[in-house]
Amino acid sequence: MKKIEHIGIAVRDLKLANTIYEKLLNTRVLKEEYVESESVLTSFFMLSESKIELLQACHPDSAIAKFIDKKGEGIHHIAFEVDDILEEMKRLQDQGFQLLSDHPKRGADNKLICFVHPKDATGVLIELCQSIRS
Ligand code: CMX
Repeated sequence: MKKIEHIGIAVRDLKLANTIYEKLLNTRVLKEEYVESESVLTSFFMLSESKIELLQACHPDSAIAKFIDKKGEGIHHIAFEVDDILEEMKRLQDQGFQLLSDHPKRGADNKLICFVHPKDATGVLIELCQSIRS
């Protein structure tokens, strides 16, 4: 694991949350992106080397909708940047962590992503992300 790439925050209303975070961070939203694989609309804020990702559910069955129904808005996951996601998935599996997909998925921000179950990480949903090299 290299560094915290971003922190994901589940929100009910992305437009409203964008205005709040623009004021809070004193910076403009970097980009908005729909992530088909996760049925979410996302926006990113860049702070030096780290990012904040806001996530709004686009479907009632999406993980973000279920999370908000249960816990309300708030921190949803921490994402760590990795060089080689397949290698890191194997390393974690060998250590007994439950991965939430067998293969990396295409996530927002031109990344391959995979999640580790929060029950194996002290109640925190962990995302691995690797930049897609062109
Ligand atoms: N952080 C911490 N705990 C979480 C959580 C989260 N983000 N999401 C769910 N949980 C907990 C629940 O509170 C619940 O705990 P208890 O058993 O103690 O009540 C448990 O996990 C099961 O929750 P659930 O509501 O029954 O939901 P599921 O088991 O159906 O799914 C999870 C949970 C983590 C497997 C699922 O949300 C998942 O696969 N997440 C990965 C994908 C994802 O989150 N995508 C969103 C978009 C991400 C992006 O694009 O960046």
